[in-house]
Amino acid sequence: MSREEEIKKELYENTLSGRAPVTEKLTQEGIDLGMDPLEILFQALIPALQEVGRLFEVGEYFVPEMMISAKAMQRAMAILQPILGDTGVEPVGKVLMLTVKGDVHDIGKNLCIIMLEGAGFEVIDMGVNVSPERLLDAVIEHQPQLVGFSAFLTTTMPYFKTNIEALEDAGLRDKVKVMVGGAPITKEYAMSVGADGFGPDASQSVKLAKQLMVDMGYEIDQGGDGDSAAMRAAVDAVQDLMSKADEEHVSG
Ligand code: B12
Repeated sequence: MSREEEIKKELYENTLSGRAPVTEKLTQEGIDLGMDPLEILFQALIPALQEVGRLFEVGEYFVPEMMISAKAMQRAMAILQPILGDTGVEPVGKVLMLTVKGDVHDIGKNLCIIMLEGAGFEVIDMGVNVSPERLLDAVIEHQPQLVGFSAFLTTTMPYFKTNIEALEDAGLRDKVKVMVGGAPITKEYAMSVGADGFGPDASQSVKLAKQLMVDMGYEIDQGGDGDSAAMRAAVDAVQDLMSKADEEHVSG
C-alpha cells in the first residue's frame, strides 16, 4: 500500500477514534506529499464522520465520542481549509468571529468560519467565552469590517446586546457591521438587539457577510465561492452529526 493510501486509512481510523493531534499530523503529511485535499476530505474525513453517525445510531457511540470525532475532523479541516479556499486573490474582507461570554459552543461558529474562509474572507477566530472587553481590544487591533457573534444558550444570547452596547460606548459601532447566529437565535431577536444581520446556517453566513460588505460600500464579487461544494460537504457532515447529538444531550 502506498503512503498516500495508508494516510487515508489512518486518517479514517483516527477520526473515528477522535485523535485530533494525529489527524492534524496525518493531514499535514498528506499535503506535504502532494495529496489532493479533496481526496483527503471525501475519501477519509467525511466517510469517517458518516461512520461515527452510524455507530451512534446503533448505540455504540454516545455524544462524547461524537464530539471528539467532530473535533478530530475539524483539526484536519483547519489544514485543508486555507488550501481549498485559496483563490489567490485579495481577501474579500476581514471578519472577527467569536462565541459570546459564558458559552463554549463553537461547532456552529467553526462551520461558519470554514465557509467564510472558503469564500475568500480573512477570519480572525477569537474562540469561545469571549468577554466584551476582549472583543473591543480585538476590534481595535484587527480593524475588521465585520464581527460575528455566536450564542447557543438562551442564557448567553443577551451578550449580543451587551457586546453591541460595548462597541457603541467605545465609539466603534459605526466601524463594523454586526452579524449574529446560533441555535436559539431568530431574525427577530437579532434585529431587536441591534444587530445588522442574522444567519441561520454557515452558507447563509457567507451570503450575509457579502451583503453587509456591499452595504458598507465595498465592491465585491457576489458569485464564485471557489471550492464551496467541498466546504459545504464538510460542513454538512459535521452538522448532521451534531443534530444527532441533540437526541441525548444533557440539558439544564
Ligand atoms: C454539541 C453541544 C454541546 C457541546 C458543545 C461542544 C462545542 N465545542 O461546541 C457541549 C457538550 C460542551 C455542550 C454543553 C452545554 N450545552 Co449544549 N448542545 C450541543 C448541541 C447538541 C449541538 C450544538 C451544535 O454544535 N450544533 C451544530 C451546529 C452546526 O448547529 P447550528 O445551530 O445549526 O449552527 C449553525 C447556525 O446556528 C449558524 N451560526 C452559528 N453561529 C453563528 C454565528 C454567526 C455570526 C452567523 C451568521 C451564523 C451562525 O451557522 C451554524 C453552521 O451552519 C445542542 C443542540 C442543538 N440543537 O443545537 C446543545 C444545546 C445548545 N446545549 C444546551 C445546553 C443546555 C448545554 C449545557 C448548559 C448543558 C449542561 N447541563 O452542562 C452546556 C453549556 C456549556 C456552556 N457554558 O456553553 C441546550 C441549550 C438550551 C437553551 N435553550 O439554552 C441545547 C439546545 C440542547 C438542548 N436541546 O437542550 N453542548
